[in-house]
Amino acid sequence: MDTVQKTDPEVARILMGERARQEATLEMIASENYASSSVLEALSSSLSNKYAEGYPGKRYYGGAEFADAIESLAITRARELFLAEHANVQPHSGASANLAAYMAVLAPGDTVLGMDLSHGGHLTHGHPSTLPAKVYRFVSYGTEPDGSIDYEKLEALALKERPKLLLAGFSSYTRSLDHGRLSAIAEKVGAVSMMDMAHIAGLVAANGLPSPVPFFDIVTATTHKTLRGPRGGMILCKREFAKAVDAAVFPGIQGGPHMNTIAAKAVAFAEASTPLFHSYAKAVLENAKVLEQELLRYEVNLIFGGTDNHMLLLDTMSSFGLSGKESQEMLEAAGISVNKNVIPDDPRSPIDPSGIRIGTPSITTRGMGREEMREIAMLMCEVLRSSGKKAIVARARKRISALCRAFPTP
Ligand code: DSN
Repeated sequence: MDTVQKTDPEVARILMGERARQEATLEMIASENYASSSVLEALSSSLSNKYAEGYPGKRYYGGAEFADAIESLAITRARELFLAEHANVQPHSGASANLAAYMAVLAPGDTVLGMDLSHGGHLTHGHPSTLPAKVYRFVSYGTEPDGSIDYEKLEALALKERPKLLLAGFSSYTRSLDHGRLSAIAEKVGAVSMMDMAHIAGLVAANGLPSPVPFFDIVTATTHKTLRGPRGGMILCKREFAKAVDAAVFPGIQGGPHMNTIAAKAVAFAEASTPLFHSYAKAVLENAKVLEQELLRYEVNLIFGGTDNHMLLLDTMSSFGLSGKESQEMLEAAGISVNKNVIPDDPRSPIDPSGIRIGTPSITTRGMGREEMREIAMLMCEVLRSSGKKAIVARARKRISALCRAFPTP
């Protein structure tokens, strides 16, 4: 930061402001985390300057010796970490990874069967305002009132719609998926099977959750959420899809790969294979379970009934009489960062929906555990039941500041 401060104090002020905000806030947005100093160092390395369109050994630019070395290393590490037959580490994001995966196996107009956004799916799984939805025909499946997926119903829908791609995965579904069942349905209807494991990639890497990799033809992920690497995406797939996937990433939808990010991905893959990271993933899951139990004790309505992973979806309308936006703002005033989120078949708009999503990856990285989860659940409920009374919010803010000081960011 010292150099930016000298050359561009205006930018330095903003960067320091964000660092201070992260330090002083309980980050409970389920998709965020704190990357290690090694990951951040690799990100700001001189590989940021390098163009290397193509793949290791077949580049369209000279001087790619170290670009080749780092990408080969990242690929090897990704394959070993997830026991995957093939890995592509170039996608700039999860959205790019999904788009490339679609392009690899679909023709325009083909049908994709994916999870409804309001039931926990993701924008890139067929929301009408996205590019994939303009190119392919998306049909969605949902969850049952008890939070489960009715696989017989899903199979009947697949038999009726005959998708070319059966898409599993989520960004706000808090329960486990039956990987075997999903891939069997895909096989039965002759579809390629794909799982977007963006949210749980770190938990899968650390054997905290069952791996979808052996079951699905293609698995996409981001590298920053529970995996705690740099912002970015990747695609794992069976050998038979390798060529099509690589061609879809480059030149299909991307130009030059971000070699510094690929270096940071390699660092994160190595970190994720350590016993320390395995303990971290276990703690993420345990903390989510404690939060679940505490929130249920405070009579909070948890969508899907609770959690099997690192996140929880709270129906704030029925629990506190507050919209997701109001809840997000009240918690932010108390120093807790969350995101408003739709709930299944939400009658409200996504800009002010009925719920909030919370998660434990960041607060667990800070070292918080069972006791802190209990206190956080209590403070959240106090704030959301405070009717905005300044004294209650201020008291919670003070407690949260103390927690943040006691558990610094890495
Ligand atoms: N933004 C990611 C999330 O919050 O789940 C997905 O786009």
